[in-house]
Amino acid sequence: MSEGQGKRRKLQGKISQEGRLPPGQSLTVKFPVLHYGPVPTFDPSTWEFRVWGEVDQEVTWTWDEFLELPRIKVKMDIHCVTRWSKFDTEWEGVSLQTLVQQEIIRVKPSAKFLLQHCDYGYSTNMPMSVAMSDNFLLASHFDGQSLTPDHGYPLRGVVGAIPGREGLKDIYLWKGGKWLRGLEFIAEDRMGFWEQAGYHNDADVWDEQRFASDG
Ligand SMILES: Nc1nc2c(c(=O)[nH]1)N[C@H]1C(S)=C(S)[C@@H](COP(=O)(O)O)O[C@H]1N2
Ligand SMILES: [Mo]
Repeated sequence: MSEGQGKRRKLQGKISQEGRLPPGQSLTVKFPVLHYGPVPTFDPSTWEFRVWGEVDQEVTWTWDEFLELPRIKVKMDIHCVTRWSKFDTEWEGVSLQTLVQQEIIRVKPSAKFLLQHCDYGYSTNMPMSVAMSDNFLLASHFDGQSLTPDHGYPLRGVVGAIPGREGLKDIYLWKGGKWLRGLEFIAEDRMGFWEQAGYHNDADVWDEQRFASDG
């Protein structure tokens, strides 16, 4: 075992003892890049973010307008369905919960699910209950820096577990869309890219809901 491997194992043991290592996951100190398809380029002069569906009023924000929205920081443990987990990751961005509370977005009571829409057609769905919780963020920054292109620059959804917080639903990271371009609020559930490809619709990391066949 290399020295690096030894350190990793030791750290994993500590995290595991703290009850933060979901079944079937292993700790990484790297930040793997995982996505289907190419990395889009960002042009701030043409980029738009659209909010539509079950809302009182559709909105479209330019990048400059998006940067004016209220911002927060969240520290989370993120879990990829391919079995790596990264702990205490620090994100900064815009919380949907805040946008709704401050009536920047007026979601109709009929909205029960959220679809994130990304460049090149990636999408992913989640219930409003998850979308509105503290562990879902529209993130522009990781670890104090702008996202890098392969991690979703300029904007991505991110979802993870907040250490020490009970009662939140912790789901796999594929439900955070990189290169996020829009939010669609829907009344009836509609499956996103990986969900249609056989991943589990609910994606609970503690129940190991990786594939639809996991029940
Ligand atoms: N647009 C887009 N977003 C995506 C994906 C993708 O294929 N396309 N893959 C998801 C998966 S499976 C994971 S684990 C995370 C990985 O984020 P990372 O590359 O920053 O680690 O992005 C998610 N968001
Ligand atoms: Mo993933």
